[in-house]
Amino acid sequence: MKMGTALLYDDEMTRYKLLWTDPVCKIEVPERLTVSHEALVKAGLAERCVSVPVREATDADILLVHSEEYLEAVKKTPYMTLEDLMEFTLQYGDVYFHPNIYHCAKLAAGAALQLVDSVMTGRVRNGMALVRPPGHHSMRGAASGFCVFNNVAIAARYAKQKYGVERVLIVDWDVHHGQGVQYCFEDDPSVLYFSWHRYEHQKFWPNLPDSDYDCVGKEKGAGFNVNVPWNKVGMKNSDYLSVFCHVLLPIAYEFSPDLVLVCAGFDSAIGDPEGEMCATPDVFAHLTHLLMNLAGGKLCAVLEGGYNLTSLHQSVCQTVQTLLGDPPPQPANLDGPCVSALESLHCVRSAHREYWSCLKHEADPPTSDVSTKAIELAAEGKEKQKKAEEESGAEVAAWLEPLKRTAPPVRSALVLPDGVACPEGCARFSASADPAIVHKLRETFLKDSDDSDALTALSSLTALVQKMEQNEICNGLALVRDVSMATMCVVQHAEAAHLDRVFIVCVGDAVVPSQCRRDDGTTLLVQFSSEESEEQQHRFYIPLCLKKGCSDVSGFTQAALGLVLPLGYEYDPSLVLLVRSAGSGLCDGAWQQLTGLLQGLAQGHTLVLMEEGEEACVGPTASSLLGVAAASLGSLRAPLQDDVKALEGLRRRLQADWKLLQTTAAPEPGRKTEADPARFLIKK
Ligand code: Q9C
Ligand code: ZN
Repeated sequence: MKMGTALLYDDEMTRYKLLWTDPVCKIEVPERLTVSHEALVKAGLAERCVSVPVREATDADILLVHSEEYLEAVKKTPYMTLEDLMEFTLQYGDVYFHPNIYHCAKLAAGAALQLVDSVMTGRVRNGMALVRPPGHHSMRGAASGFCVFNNVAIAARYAKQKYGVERVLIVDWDVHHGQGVQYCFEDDPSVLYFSWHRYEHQKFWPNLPDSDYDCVGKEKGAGFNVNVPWNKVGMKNSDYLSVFCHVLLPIAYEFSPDLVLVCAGFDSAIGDPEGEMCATPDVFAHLTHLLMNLAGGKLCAVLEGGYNLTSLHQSVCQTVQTLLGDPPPQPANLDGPCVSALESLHCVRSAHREYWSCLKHEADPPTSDVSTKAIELAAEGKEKQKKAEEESGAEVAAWLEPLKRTAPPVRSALVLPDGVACPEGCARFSASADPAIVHKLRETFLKDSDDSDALTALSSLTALVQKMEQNEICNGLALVRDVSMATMCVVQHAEAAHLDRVFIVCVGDAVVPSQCRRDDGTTLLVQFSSEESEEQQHRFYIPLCLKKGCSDVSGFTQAALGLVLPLGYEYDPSLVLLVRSAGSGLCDGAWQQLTGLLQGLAQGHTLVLMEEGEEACVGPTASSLLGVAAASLGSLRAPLQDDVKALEGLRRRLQADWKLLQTTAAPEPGRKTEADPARFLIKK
């Protein structure tokens, strides 16, 4: 299996800068690159990457996206006088030229291509290119927004041409709309372009109606352009994660890309003067992680914007560390999306419902007066107030530096019966617990029977939980005779080990003992099953009933992305307990996807309990726990209509309690509109 992360960087790309005064362009400085690279070196991340040399893109490469006239014009810039450069610059918007920028632009595009080569040939699994100039604004015949050549668009065409890649997903998390990428692929169904961007009802640069949610692509490409306009500044981690869970991921999984390219701009992070958003650098660990199980893990991130040097380098480090496979940090303050984000979410989902079966049952688009098209009159006044605040310097974004992420010395520990072989790369784990604990275990779980195998397994399990809490072991797997008993044992010992919130995700019809369903929020149980359950109104026990159990991959994926993931994020567990009973009907691929996605929670502390009889699944599970990307599920068919309706109904009902399940801003009965601190009975 391919592992390894490529890092592409060449300090030649720092050797151009703005040579005249221009308040718009002054933020695009060479230090953006040096600071990012130095931070990677300092954090010990650069040395863990495979360093891949940068090359110049050839004319042929550039012509994959740009016109000959434009290329020829740019080719002349190295020989221009300062005056000529200024004049040349004037024909484009928000960009500057320099005698060395053509050279750097060739290196930036070439770096993206070297990265694609490294990933596609299997030399590495994924990687990041630190480049200047950025690319996503530049168009076939024009520079724009600090961009000269469209690095990522060129990379997408190159991957298709050279490697026969059929479907490419481009995720543009930069705070600006990559209109250049959109125009390049708007009629092309083989490239799915997703972008979120500061929009403010077209008041923000590049001020295009083309950036709105209703630009879904043209002709054959209809449905393959996904725009999420942010109509307010100050978007937070919750807003970003909710768009991933409810828009990008469902569509991306249905699309099933062979390669993922990221327009990795970090001006969408807190502190950035352009974006004015409030998402913290650690959110990029999660965005990255959530994309890492698509396309068999083939992910290429290419730097775009990012103008606050501090938040830029912190965000770059979060991204690269996640690409390297370290579990993401506990996500901070996910208090649900804001109303404006929900309006955008709703608009995008309804604009795309005719193209994607995962969105088929989305409610009608909001009526015109709540439409994001409408520019609120009240906003004018606020605008002025904001300007005044800015000028007086009243608001300065402040955030804590992300904590250093240290991966535990042992990644995966397995508790297996003697006869079952331990997969490569994992450690077989057995430990005897404290005699007092063993005594207690025997008393509680085994009554008077003297099943020494069961007792050994249970004491190993409790020791494993302990080691996970102490961060000595990241995750684990146990193959046990009785998953119900083991679940109860883990829940009890998690509590003793101060793991105060356990997210139990149960696949199959195993009976979860009632002691594991707690009203106080110390456990949250989600159970996939094929049988309708009577208990429907419990906040911390959520039965997910699918018609054919877990054998319908589409329905399962829809539930995993749109329900399990947001619930898990909002619950913010200290341990994820994934329970699989025999005969669940779930295929290995979908199971690996679930296992992979859930490792974004609880700092990667996932414990998998599998029932004896599931031996064949030990290998695939272990590989996912070790951080190997799950195999792609292939393009997903439409899920069963009954399942879609049931899941949608469940989501609507639960969104009164779980804000990350909301997808519309329309008031619903029982909906809490304001943050209510008493909502959580549990302390964090
Ligand atoms: N304050 C990239 O991030 N100026 N380009 C906008 C509004 C253009 C940004 C002016 C910003 C271009 C790659
Ligand atoms: Zn940007």
